[in-house]
Amino acid sequence: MRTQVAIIGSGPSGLLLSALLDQIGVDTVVIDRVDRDYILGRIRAGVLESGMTALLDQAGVGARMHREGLVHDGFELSFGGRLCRIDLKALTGKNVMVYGQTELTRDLMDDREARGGKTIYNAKNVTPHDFDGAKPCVTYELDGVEHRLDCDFIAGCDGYHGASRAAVEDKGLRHYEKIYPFGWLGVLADVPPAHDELIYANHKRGFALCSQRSKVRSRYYVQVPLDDKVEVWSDDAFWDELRRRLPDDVAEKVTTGPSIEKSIAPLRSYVAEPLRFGRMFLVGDAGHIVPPTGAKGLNLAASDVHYLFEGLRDFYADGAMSGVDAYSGRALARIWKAERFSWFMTTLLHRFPTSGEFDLRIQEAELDYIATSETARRSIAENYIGLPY
Ligand code: FAS
Ligand code: PHB
Repeated sequence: MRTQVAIIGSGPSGLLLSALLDQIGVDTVVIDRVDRDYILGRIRAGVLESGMTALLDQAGVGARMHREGLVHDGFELSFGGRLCRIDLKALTGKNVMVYGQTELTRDLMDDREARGGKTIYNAKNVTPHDFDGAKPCVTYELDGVEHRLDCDFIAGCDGYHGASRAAVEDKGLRHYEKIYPFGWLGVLADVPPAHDELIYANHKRGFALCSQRSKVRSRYYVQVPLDDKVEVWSDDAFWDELRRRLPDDVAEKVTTGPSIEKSIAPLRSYVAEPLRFGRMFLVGDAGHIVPPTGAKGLNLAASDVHYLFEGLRDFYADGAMSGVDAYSGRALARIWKAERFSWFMTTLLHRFPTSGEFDLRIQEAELDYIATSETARRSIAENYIGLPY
């Protein structure tokens, strides 16, 4: 089998790239090691930057997002029993879209199927080959039969644990990593949100986040120790802990209900450099990870896709390699700024086991500075809505 761009991974990165390329007549095949239902069963991001929503529109799959998504003009920081609003609209003229990653992935999958795009699910031993030359290929097993997909380029959109980055570990790949000494226990529940905007809470018991998926479905998180187990958390224990970490007037508005998803995610900052090896590219989580405190993970995947799409578009238009050559540098410049912001928000809002009195005072001073300085709030706002592509 042959295609122009082989895409490993049917998550947001792979699906968005394939949708954009299909729009300009570039043939793609998407390969994933699991199936559609498994991918849609993963509960992940919830906040979209305008760059992401613009790309979904460009790909022709933004209709349901605009119908069902929630436009948010701001979000709250909570500390010292009070709320401090970051007015995104007033400070930047922009806003964010609250629309679950699961839903945008579903929209991209449905669109691909409707257009007859080829996606190979449940592929095993997916392996990129010969990407140092001009004739790369991807091999994989399907129902025990080995297949080979010849292509011009390989987009490694296969996430942090994928095969793409693994294939270049011994080719001079550089790693930059920071592991945080805590995780996030997340709960999804069909209950109305406690507040009309997101609340990021710094509390002496630990961080908490009030997010949402719609007017009737909420997503909440509390910081937990790294060795915590989701099995020891009853729904009641979660709701009690969440309310302890919120200002009283917010806590009393929390509607509790049975969790429809409950899981603990570790937090790390990670960047691989470079993101391009000959005719293979690392895209999205395959190349970088951010702690979700800045709502950047999914949105960084979008800007990677934008840069790679532009390079491939130019190549197929007139054979120019300049855009493809520029991919890694362009993507990394934006990635590192998002890594900084995500690290900043995580350091600002969490309780670190090693925090001493001085560290706590610095957190308090930073929060007080944000509360009393429009300049500080504007800096947070312009990072949260997403720096320019
Ligand atoms: P993905 O990991 O989404 O997709 C990779 C795909 O590749 C998967 O479908 C996988 O099955 C496939 N794959 C992997 N290895 C393969 C192989 N060897 N062969 C074939 N296919 C393979 N971001 C936020 O902005 N906010 C959040 O709150 C947030 N919460 C998160 C919670 C968790 C638990 C995780 C893991 C991530 C979270 N993220 C969050 C980040 C997340 O949203 C990612 O940024 C986003 O999924 C990136 O999309 P992809 O790059 O497509 O990678
Ligand atoms: C979510 O809704 O899952 C979410 C929102 C914002 C974040 C992290 C997670 O920063």
